[in-house]
Amino acid sequence: MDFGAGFAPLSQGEANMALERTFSIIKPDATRRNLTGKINAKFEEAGLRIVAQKRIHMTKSQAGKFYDVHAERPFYDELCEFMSSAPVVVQVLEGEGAIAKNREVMGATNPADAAPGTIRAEFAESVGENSVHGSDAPETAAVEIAYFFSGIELVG
Ligand code: DAT
Ligand code: MG
Repeated sequence: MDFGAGFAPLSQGEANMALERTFSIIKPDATRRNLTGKINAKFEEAGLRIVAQKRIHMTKSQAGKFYDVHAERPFYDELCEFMSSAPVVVQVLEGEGAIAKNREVMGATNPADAAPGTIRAEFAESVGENSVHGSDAPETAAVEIAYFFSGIELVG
């Protein structure tokens, strides 16, 4: 196939090398306050593309499996109760360095420590009800995406 002068299809993989996907949840405190659009605007303004998204209402046991890594923490039961208390929006965000970029846009876990302009600084109600979840590493991103989405739902 002739792609025309200057078009080098094989270089596309290289150009996309730093393109990453991360998993995000807009949590019950935020969906309750109708903040889905405002939070999505923050992602998009930061250059993150929402390549998959759906609104679901988790059971406590589904939330428990998702947060399994925190099972021994004192706030685990409260966390699972909260995450299953109302609908959430689960999403896959794509962009250059998406995992770190999303953590930056989210802000610190405790909104009192979150930098001005971050989602948690602007919207979070407390350390427990802090509006968003974001994957913390490539391995967790892959596992978390696969927990909620099938390949055919990822439409980058
Ligand atoms: P993050 O969501 O910033 O990755 P984390 O992985 O340490 O933070 O904790 C997961 C979630 O657990 C966090 O978003 C809210 C809840 N959580 C963490 N620390 C808490 C605490 N000290 N009290 C109540 N909930 C807490
Ligand atoms: Mg975490």
